[in-house]
Amino acid sequence: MRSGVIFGVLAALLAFPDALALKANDFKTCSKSGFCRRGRALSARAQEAQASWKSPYSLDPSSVSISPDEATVKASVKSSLYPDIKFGLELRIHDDGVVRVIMDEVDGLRKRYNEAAEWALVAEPKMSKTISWTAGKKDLRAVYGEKKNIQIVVSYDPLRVTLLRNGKEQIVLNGRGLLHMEHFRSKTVKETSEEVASDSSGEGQEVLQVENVRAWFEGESEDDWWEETFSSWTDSKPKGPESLSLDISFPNHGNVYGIPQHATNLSLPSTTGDDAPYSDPYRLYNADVFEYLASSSMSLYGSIPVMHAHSADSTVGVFNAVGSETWIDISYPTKKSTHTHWISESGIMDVFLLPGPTPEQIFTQYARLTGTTALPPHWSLGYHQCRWNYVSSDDVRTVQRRFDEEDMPVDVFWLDIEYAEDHKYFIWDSKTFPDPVKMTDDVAAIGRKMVVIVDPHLKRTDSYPIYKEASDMDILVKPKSGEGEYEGWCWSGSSSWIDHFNPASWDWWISKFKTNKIDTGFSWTQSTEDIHIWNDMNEPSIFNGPEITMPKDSIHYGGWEHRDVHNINGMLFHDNTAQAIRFRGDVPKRPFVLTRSFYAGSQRISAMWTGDNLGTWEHMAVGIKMVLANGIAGMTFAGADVGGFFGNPEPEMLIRWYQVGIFSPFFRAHAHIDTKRREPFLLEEPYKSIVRDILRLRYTMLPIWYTAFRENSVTGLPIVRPHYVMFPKDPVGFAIDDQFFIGSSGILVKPITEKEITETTVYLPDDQVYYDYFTHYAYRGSSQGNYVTVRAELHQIPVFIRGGSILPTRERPRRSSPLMKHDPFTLRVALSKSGTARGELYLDDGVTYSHQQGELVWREFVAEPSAKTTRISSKDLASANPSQTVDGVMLETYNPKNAFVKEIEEVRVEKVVVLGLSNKPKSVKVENGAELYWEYIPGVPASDKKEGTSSVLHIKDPKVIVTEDWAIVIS
Ligand code: NBV
Repeated sequence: MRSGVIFGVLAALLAFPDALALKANDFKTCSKSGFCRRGRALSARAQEAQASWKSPYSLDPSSVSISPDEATVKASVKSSLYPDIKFGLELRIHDDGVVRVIMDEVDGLRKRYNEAAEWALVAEPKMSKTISWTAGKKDLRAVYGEKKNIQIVVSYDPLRVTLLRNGKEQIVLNGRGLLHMEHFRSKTVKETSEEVASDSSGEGQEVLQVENVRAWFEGESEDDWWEETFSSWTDSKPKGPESLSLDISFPNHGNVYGIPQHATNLSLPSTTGDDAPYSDPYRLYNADVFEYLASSSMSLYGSIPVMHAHSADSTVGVFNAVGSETWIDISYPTKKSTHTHWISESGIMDVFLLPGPTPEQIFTQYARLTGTTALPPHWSLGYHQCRWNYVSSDDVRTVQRRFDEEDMPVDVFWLDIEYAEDHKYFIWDSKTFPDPVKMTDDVAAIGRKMVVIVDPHLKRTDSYPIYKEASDMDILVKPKSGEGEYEGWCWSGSSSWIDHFNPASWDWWISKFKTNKIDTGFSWTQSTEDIHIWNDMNEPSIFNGPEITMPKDSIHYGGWEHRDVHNINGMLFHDNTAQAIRFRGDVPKRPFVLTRSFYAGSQRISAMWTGDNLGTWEHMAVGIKMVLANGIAGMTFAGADVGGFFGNPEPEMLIRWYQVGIFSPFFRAHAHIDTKRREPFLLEEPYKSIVRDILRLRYTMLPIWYTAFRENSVTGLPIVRPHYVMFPKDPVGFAIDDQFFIGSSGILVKPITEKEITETTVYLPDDQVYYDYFTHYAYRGSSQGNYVTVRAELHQIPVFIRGGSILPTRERPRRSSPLMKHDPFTLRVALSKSGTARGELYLDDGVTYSHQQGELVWREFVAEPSAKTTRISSKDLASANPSQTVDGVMLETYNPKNAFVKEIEEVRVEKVVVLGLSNKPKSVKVENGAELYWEYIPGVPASDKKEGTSSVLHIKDPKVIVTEDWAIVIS
């Protein structure tokens, strides 16, 4: 490693000695956060009081107004404790049955932050046209849904909103009476109780009573209302108390999932009650938690306030569109019901109720709100090699050469912060990277790419053009005074941060990435279109800030405090950077921009990773759960650092970690600057060969991954899917989070995440045959589910193909994915027990947006049995489903002979492997064609009940073209 690099890091460590040591005390627990403490105390008092008290909030029936189309209802709400304070409630019913519940203070002393949903939503939702409300004496009701079986009931006193299906309660807001919107107030000296009590009119007693209940409800003291200190920091809280507490119950659902990001199980463990595994609520407050714990309810880098509640009967969801710090308590009063309590620091109430009733529908409903992941560049699904840091252009070239010498595929080389002179991003350190464009061109020679880090902290020096321009434009975040520039410490020393909430920053930021010289100011001419971007530290991470982030009283565009927008902040930086990459050249290209911080809607932009994990088995295991949880909340393009960021994994651990990595949507190895080099080519044998095979397996399966990304881009269904999503009626699977499925492909994987394992148990959820991907051994599930024991030596990964699937793969080893463009396909036809199978293949140029104009291939493969024959056919799905094709874009017309099809018109199917046929065929032909070359290895048929190596038919080079319709008949 170069001494300059060492010096840079050492200098940073000396300047911020606290930056690199695990300190749980750096972060608040609920008891150290005023509003969380208040919210939890209310919940505890309510629990103690049980039925003897009721929520003070009620709806005034005389105020109900229904919009002419009946989709929106508005009403006034009051709290009996503050009769002079007015609240407004609004319910909107969307055309897909989603119910949006909004509550805000009316004519308050100040305005509550109400823009979180605007940042998250992809478009203004369409309202229902078929709703009709009935206002009764006690409540307001609407019945809707195709079968008229969904009911929304707004009870007046106490205020409560209930969503029912078939008369069964699904979601209840304020059922436990924990709703409390702390209204804005002035900091005045309170009237004392004695003064009120001595009032002779008698009203005094009444007032006193209200005051007592108020004290009971809000707490005796003004607990951290006007100022809050944590460690050495003081939050000036100029707006006073403004938190929002809301209980959301799922009386008929015993599992909840989502609300990433936490290092924990997929089915969320409880946080209250005697046997709760966690004592603190789940926290959503984007934070750079150094060396985070492998099991905790603590905050991490991103926050998506989306939760699924699941039972064998139905799945429902909530999206609580809030951008401020939020804590969520979870308890399971019975095995079949869930209580949750959401406590947010500021903002209006803006909650979306997703009626489901299947997990698939929840994904679609959430995707209609916040969008799906646009199809990423195809190369970004390949292997990414990262390290803090590759120290020079020559280092990069050497690493690339070593991959090639060892015949290991790789698509992307990454550069961390040390490429930049004094951590001034965009500005190459000319001593170590004298030729960035040439270096990138060398990497790009066989279609490979580079990803280079651009962090949000700007070194405050006028000689840094990015800072200087931003400062001149007055688009930096301001300190609490609202004047000047907020200053904090980060890698670049004294730094400031662009306020991406300020529209003036958008076009300017986009222009900085132009590869050609622009008329005004800096543009990144020392870069090429083969460089993509990594956004780290965008929580934002600030070494000398409270909880290593920005003070909450810092000021953003529009006068909003940082507290109001903290969790949204990182998404805006990510989004603007992705826009910049998309539009930097003459032809828009799909951007790849990795982010550490994220919010609801970030999935539209690009990928995330789980931050600074440790090289331990526990972290390896929890990384899988975290990726699954991200997918539940839409953020499906996700992965964890392979190898673990900290530490020096031994070869066994590294191999297992690569096995996890190839089954993550985003697959990158990364390592801390203090770790030993651990690129896969450095391993000894047999480890090196094992990793080579693992990398090749990822590349072989790229068509399966890309096809899953297409499906996600339309439906929002995650790329990696847990059991409850695939088999929602099977309770055994509800808590399973160490094995999962890839898209709709039928692949089931259980990566090994423990030391010295030679076999493992896999759960097969249904009455179907599951084939070992490698050996073709047929295992049997059952309708009650079935556990099977499988071999899992170090070189073995438990991967299964569910009977009924057809998998397209490309099996020729290449050095990078673009080199596979003209490679032929293999089809694995894994027959179901009834002899059928189905699969899909999606392809396009993988780089531009021409797919949105219909330049793509989307095929369906089907195997159907009929009297003594099995017919395997390929047909065009895109022609049949133009509205379903890709990226949610409606194709006006689809041309099956489009330009992309022409580009790959030579690409054929070179092999078909049929698993589970009952008998040796007499003939195998292309329909109406000649006999093909084939070989049949007898074995257990799919229709059998017994285990054993399945029969295998190898059809060699059937000479069918992948973009055309064809059929192969086995008789
Ligand atoms: O940029 C340096 C690292 C980076 O390698 C890592 O992936 C990020 O999560 N970065 C954090 C900053 C410092 C970490 C100690």
